[in-house]
Amino acid sequence: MLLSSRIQLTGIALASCFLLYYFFTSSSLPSVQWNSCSDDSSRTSSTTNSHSSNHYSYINMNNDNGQSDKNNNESGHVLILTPFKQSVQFIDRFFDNVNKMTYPHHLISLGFLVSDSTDGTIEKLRERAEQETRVEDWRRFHSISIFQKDFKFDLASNEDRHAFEVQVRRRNIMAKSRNTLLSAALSEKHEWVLWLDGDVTDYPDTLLQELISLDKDVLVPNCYWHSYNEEGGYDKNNWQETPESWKLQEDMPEDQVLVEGYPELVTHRKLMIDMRHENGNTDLFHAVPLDGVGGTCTLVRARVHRDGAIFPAFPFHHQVETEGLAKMATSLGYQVWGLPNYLVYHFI
Ligand SMILES: Nc1nc2c(ncn2[C@@H]2O[C@H](COP(=O)(O)OP(=O)(O)O)[C@@H](O)[C@H]2O)c(=O)[nH]1
Ligand SMILES: [Mg+2]
Repeated sequence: MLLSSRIQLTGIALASCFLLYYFFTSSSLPSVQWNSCSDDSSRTSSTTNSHSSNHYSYINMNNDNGQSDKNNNESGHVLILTPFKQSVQFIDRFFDNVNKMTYPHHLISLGFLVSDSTDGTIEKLRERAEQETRVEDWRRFHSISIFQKDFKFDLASNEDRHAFEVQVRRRNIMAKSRNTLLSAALSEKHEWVLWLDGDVTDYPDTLLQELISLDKDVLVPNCYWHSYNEEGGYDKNNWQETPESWKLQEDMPEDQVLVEGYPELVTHRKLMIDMRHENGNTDLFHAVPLDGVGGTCTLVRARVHRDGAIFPAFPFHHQVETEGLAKMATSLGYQVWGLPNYLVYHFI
């Protein structure tokens, strides 16, 4: 009896000492948290204590060239960016498709920008994002961020969204949307950015590793549409300049914007949708240099964006938005490529 109460007293005394020690060390000294990053030299540290919100970070960005380190299963982080407007009907399909991607999901972050939507796009996105946080670890994405920014851009009911004069105004808003999304979502851990429109409904599950393995600065597959028995080219914004298109631009006023597919202004570009199986070449990974790209499905080395290639909402070499991005990337010394035989499909 006496023995057991001594043991109890010693136990209580030891526990009190431990608690006192814990209390003093945790309340008076700052704690350092290490967030996991792609390699040891690029860790983020944040120092906090209970009296202030003092915070600093050190990030080594010397290894952000997007060349995945095979020995490091934390490298190769991809940010998938998608602008959405009035798109509630595409959201389930979009998530089903990204969920099927065979690229490691813990290296995929998703970023969305929703604008001017009254159809429940935001609510549906939040609901799906919430669901994704409850899946098994191996299926869970690194992060999902939803941003909302309204531009109050609405076409009059009699305006056709693809009519020539409407197109430039619309592309200007799209450019601002993409820039807003990029600046909000891109962080130091991302090595690649995949721009993937919400209405791209079919693509290979292996898309990410296949595109990344080609190691290009900017790379676009060929975006087609298909029905049950037919298919055809969709994205006309992937193109090459030609001697005729350069000639046309020689005497053009600087602020003249060019867009493809309008009889009012024939641009003489060579479109990638017309290059599929050209000269009998059926190699899936056959790559051609491009001068303009669309944004339906476009892989960009994150460094290209960081260096300053954005989506101009003003005429840059006669282009705005995604084609403007291609022109900016080229002006920065990067190369832009397309895969005429590698197809992804847009909703029709
Ligand atoms: N955030 C935002 N997304 C938009 C806007 N307009 C279109 N989108 C989205 O951007 C993507 C491309 O737009 P879409 O109208 O399909 O372009 P198109 O296929 O080239 O005619 C789709 O995912 C749309 O939902 C906008 O003003 N703001
Ligand atoms: Mg579309």
